[in-house]
Amino acid sequence: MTIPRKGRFAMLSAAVAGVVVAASVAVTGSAEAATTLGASAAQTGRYFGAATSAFKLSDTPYMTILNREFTSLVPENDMKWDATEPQQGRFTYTNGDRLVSHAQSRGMTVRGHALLWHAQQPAWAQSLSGAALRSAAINHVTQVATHFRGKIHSWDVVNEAFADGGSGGRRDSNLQRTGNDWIEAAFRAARAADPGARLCYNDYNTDGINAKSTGIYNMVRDFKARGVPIDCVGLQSHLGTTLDSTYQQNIQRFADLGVDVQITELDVQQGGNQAGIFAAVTRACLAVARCTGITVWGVRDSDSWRTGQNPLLFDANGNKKAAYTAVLDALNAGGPTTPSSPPPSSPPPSPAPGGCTAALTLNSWNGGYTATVRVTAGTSAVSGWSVGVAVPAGGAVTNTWNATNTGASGQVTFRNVGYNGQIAAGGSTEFGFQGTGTGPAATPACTAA
Ligand code: G2I
Repeated sequence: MTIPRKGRFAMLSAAVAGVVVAASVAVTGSAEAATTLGASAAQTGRYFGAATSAFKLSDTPYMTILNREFTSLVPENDMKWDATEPQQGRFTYTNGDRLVSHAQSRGMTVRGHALLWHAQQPAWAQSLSGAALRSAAINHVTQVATHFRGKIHSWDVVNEAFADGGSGGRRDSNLQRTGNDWIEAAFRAARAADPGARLCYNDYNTDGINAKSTGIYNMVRDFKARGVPIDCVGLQSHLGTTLDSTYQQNIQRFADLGVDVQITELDVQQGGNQAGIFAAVTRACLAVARCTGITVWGVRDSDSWRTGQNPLLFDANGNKKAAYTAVLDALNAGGPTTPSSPPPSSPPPSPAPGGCTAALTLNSWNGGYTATVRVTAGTSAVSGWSVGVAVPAGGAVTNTWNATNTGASGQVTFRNVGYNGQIAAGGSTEFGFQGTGTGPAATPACTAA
């Protein structure tokens, strides 16, 4: 990590008291309070998860707690780039697979963490730059998301890409230096590889309305406006001894953009009002319908990356701490039920034949590009479409999403897939593809079926 461990909590300000929120709607309706974190969160449709590692699967006291309390898990390290692709093109999924199977055997969902990050890159990726790094990174996203396809509830597609401090801009990194569009290219590749996973942007020091969270907010708003596939924002919430008074307001503003919010790496330094902060975070999530779940970054204090800070819900002996009870009580107090999560890509309505047009926009870098093609129906609805694209000589299509292609070089035909063939009169849909070489011209031919 390039972020100093201790310095990360310095930005947190304001008193926890400012965040206490009375949930206006109590909906749990259960006669008896649930007695585990997972069961109590489930009363409002939410998950409660923990970060874990494959090497813990044989730790019986630890597993007793994990299995009893949590309905979701996230590999703390086992799905990171250095863990899954230690040598370029050689993928190792053993530990990730073991965690996924354990989750499946217990009915837990899995958060995937993290496809691209400036830290924990394998040495070979650290030494790459430019087009070679871009294409290796997108290939990594495609391979890993394809391997775990159908098994991941939510992926942290991109982790920690924004800078600390007041700029609200991107963090400098080898990935950022491949071009500002690396994040959207990653999200598109992830959607193509696993259309059922919710795709998240995840970051820290975003625990209130501040320059960094506003930079992320602006990116998400832009992605939603341009049809870049993003479904959720992860607020890590590695907290110190205070909680920003705008914690809930910040969750709400992301939810209002039409994405889910997940609290993804919660831990709170012991020594201040630890139980109160844990409870306030829980209440803030419960108060926002689209805040769909909370993950704590470890189980017992002794499992935490924050050595000596005892920031978790169980002590080293596995005993429940005051913070545990505070979270459980907050969960049992209820709040608005989270909407049952629709699949990220849902089918549109209405059939009938008619003409169509297509417009292509490019994000290019030296040696490659991603193309987004908007297909728009004319005055009648269409029930299927194909788009012919002339791929410039020397280049080829390497990856397609929301369409299938016939051919990869020269004249390439893209056809709708099952869920996006039908477009209402005047309506539109988008597909995309990635290619090597120079991108194609802006106006391809569209034929309605
Ligand atoms: O730094 C806390 C978290 C911030 N957000 C992203 C998370 O992915 C990150 O998690 C931490 C893990 O808790 C640590 O366990 O990420 C660190 C860096 O990947 C993890 O530390 C690493 C050590 O740096 C390695 O030396 C060690 O081999 O854990 C590895 C496995 O134990």
